[in-house]
Amino acid sequence: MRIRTDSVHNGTGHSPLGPGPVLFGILNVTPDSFSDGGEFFGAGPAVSHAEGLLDEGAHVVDVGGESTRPGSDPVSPEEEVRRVVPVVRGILEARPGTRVSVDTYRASTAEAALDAGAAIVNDVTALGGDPRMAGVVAERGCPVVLMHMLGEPKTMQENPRYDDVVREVRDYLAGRAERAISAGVDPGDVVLDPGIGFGKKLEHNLQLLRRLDEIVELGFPVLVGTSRKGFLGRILGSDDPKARVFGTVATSVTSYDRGATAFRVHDVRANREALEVAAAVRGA
Ligand code: HH2
Repeated sequence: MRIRTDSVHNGTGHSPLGPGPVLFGILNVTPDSFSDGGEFFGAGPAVSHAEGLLDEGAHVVDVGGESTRPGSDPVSPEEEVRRVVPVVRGILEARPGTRVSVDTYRASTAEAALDAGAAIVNDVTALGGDPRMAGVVAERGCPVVLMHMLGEPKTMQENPRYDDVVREVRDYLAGRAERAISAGVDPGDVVLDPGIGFGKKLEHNLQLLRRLDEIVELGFPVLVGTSRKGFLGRILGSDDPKARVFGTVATSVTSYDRGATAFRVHDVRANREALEVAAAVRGA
């Protein structure tokens, strides 16, 4: 099946994530994430933080057990499962009915998290990191986020190069969506993500955000993950990721205006309120 790049491809015009701006609250169960590493390491603190994200209005809690920050090393598959699964269970015990997403590129972790009640797979390798992942997502029939990354976390920021970053990311995502669908993933379950900060310089990130509508035109719902990322620090002159909340909000609103529907953020309330206002303006 060819991806048509000129119209809504998933055929429904609806997002598998639900209508309106959808907030993915970030829950990093890692000792080394770039902005909150170690803060929610362990099931107790992680579940409490998830409840806080939900209270602030998150629609989805995105649980990750391995940092993908530039320069990071992978953890073992067993360690990733040990970090993620008790947290998925704990969230669903504390707040039954929560939509939990698992941020992993490993099929074994995705399966374990889905068995524990997770409902969405968020794969920063767009199903390319593990040959079994497409089959797992297809068989489970869950929404899947396919993200663009150039290279791998260890080295991706060394010297990323593109002729036209937006065209290349768009073509890559179209190809990954096509592969997912040929592997049996329902087109209505595909969500695309330009992968802000993953093998991209400041100018690449800004081009992707400015021309995000070109990715939206592929016809799949688009998720953006700019939260507290380094390119905001470059613009704002701030080394502290927690001082990048207002900058993050600016990118959420500009992305929403260009057609993004989902936003992966640490600071749920700030982003949710800004997006609620943006949605009211759009609906006026
Ligand atoms: N960014 C990060 C991790 N997962 N998933 C998607 N779909 N899109 C993103 O932009 C994205 C992602 C990196 O951010 P964070 O989880 O805050 O940090 P770390 O990788 O250091 O845990």
